[in-house]
Amino acid sequence: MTETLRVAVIGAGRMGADHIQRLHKRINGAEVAAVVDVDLVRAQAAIEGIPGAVALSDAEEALNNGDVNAVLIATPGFLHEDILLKAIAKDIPILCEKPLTPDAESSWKIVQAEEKLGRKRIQVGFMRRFDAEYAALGDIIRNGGLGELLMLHHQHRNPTTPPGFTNEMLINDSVVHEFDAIRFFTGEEITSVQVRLGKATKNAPAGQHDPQHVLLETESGVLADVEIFVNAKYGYEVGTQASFEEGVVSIGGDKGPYTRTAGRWGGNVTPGFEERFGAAYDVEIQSWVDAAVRGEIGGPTAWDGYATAACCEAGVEAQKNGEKVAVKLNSKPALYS
Ligand code: ISE
Repeated sequence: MTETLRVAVIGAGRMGADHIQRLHKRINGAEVAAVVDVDLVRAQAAIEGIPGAVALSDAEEALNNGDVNAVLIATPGFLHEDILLKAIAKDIPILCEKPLTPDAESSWKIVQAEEKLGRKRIQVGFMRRFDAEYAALGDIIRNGGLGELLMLHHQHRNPTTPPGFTNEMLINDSVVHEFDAIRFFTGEEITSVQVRLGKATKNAPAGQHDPQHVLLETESGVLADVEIFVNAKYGYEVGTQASFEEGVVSIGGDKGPYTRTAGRWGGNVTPGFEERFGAAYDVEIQSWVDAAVRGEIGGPTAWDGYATAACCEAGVEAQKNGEKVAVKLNSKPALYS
């Protein structure tokens, strides 16, 4: 496949709208061909100023449109399975925002459908792998210059949560990124998850216990912990500190201009994930497009989507029982080895 990617973007909400602008303005080799949203007015607003793009309210209609040869799925996770199965049947490049699907059983069905197709078509939207600092830490771990990696400490803080953000979503929507990052850093599967609920902020909506402390273990015994704090108020901050035999490496935190003025010093904290990871999203989508032209994918696979869904399931169980819960995984199909 050497032609330009004519992408149908399914879902024109917060992430979909961001990807539409990205594809239109900054990505080479791809164009927005269609935008689908149940809210047709929102789809129409999203294609404004994009020549040749059509607004639709039905994903299947977009997939059957002769002008479409790739799909970017940015709907809420519970809608992914149906669209993914239809897109796999079309054998076209797919970028699916995280999560692949909301549970391990349905993610496994997607893995099996792709295995049956016989080639990898799905790239899952774990954008942190494309962040320059995440990539650099991954390289440090793999080149072994600081000895063995022993522990990972993660902070994941959001200023606030949108309406309807449940207690389970602290794991399924937020910590899912650390599940992927830990698997990416270590090259290992996560074997167990425990969640501890300590003192909670008064700023969390009813039903959410915030913050939470998530403890994980990988196959070789690397221990990792995540402070997930989604009503932290002060801004958006995601960081990791890695402890090695011969040193410690920190990534994340805000840099940018550091100013001293009017008797104060400091800088700004990014307000949200679009700003913090904007550059990483650009690299991620360009990598998907470049790989699609070669008939490949350029990032995390459906297996990564399935494995993180299994971690989320263990995490949600651990939220409820406070125990260390084992992550259950089926054997990895040869397609992903
Ligand atoms: C959101 O859905 C994301 O994917 C962000 O990257 C994450 O930081 C946030 O916690 C999630 O709700």
